[in-house]
Amino acid sequence: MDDVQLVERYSAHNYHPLPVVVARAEGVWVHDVQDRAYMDLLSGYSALNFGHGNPRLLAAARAQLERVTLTSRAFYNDQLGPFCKALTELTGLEAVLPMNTGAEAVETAVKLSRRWAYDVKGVAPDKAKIIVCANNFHGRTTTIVSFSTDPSARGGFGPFTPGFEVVPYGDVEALRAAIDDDTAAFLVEPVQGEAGVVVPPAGYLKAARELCRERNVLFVADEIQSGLGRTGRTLAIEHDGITPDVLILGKALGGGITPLSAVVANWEIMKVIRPGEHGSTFGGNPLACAVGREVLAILAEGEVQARAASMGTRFLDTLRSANLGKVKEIRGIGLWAGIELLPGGPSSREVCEAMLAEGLLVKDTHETTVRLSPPLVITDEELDWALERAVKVLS
Ligand code: PXG
Repeated sequence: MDDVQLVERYSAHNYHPLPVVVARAEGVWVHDVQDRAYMDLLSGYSALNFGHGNPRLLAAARAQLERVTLTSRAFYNDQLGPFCKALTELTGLEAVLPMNTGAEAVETAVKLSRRWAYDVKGVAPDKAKIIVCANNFHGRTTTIVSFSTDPSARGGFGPFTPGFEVVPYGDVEALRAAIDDDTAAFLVEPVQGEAGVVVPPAGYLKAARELCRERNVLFVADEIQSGLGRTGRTLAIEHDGITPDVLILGKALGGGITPLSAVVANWEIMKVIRPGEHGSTFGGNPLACAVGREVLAILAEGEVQARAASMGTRFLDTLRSANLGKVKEIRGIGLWAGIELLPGGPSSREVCEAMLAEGLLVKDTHETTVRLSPPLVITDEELDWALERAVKVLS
């Protein structure tokens, strides 16, 4: 059995992956088991914003591995306080609830929003409603897929959790019409990642934020994929000059080394979950927090965001100005692109396979979209190398 067959025979890791078995990686490069090199233009769906084996993050992890990796939740650890403090400084919000995966953090935000609706807003028991957007992706738990509109994410997994209403993305009037006295929160991706890098119409997020404030509804931003530098700002919502009531982070927060997610909010909201009412064995563990502290230190310097902004402009301009015969539309922001293919041409899967033959690792999403999200530490030369090959495949 070769390495691909071995994975496919014994692993239920069910992602229709390209037949590449990665053995090691550094910076923007991954090497397969035969030591062929590919440029990683997917970066763990934005979990590897700082590149593979980032020396600063590895050093933070190594140092913490030698000290203490996990404590019982009955004790604090000396990385948790500084990590939470740094995250409040970066986001301008007051309190952090650390979790592990993105889905757990979204679940946490759902619980927080519901509890707030009962305790603060005065919604009648079990009546709280959360408004979400069509084509959302917030994770894979039973409650989260309950409000997915993607049949492949929810089909056959019911019965579903009630209390959610779906509105079209980018339509503030639909949101206005859906809000009622029982509405606890509006949960939104500032850029929809899994839907294919869908950037909402200008002014949408700001109008939705204002509407939530007027109607006493929490504005909950899922920045698990859009956050932490990807769009050229620390948070995607900074492009709109707004702050959320509740912010959800994950993926790159753990530096590609360890799962680490967080819900961030002001105490006024966060306080409704009292000690002992929510938690996780690994949430806020010292290893994750030590890596997270270094991630936040990198972001506090601002260089990664500035590079993502300037390189992102060049990246998207080059793709948009090239004469790409197979492409209908290029969406994107920062170092993040969703390439919509023309119908009748090769499928997104076929384009990914052609890119693979050129040494580029990318992934299709749905039938017609190819997504590019290189590590934000990519150099000018590496970006040129990738663009030349991507343009060749798409022409
Ligand atoms: N919110 C957003 C915006 C995401 O993109 C999650 C929440 C959930 O995070 P976790 O850590 O629980 O995966 C995501 C995840 C997949 C998959 O097949 C998920 C994502 C990207 C690619 C594949 O589950 N994004």
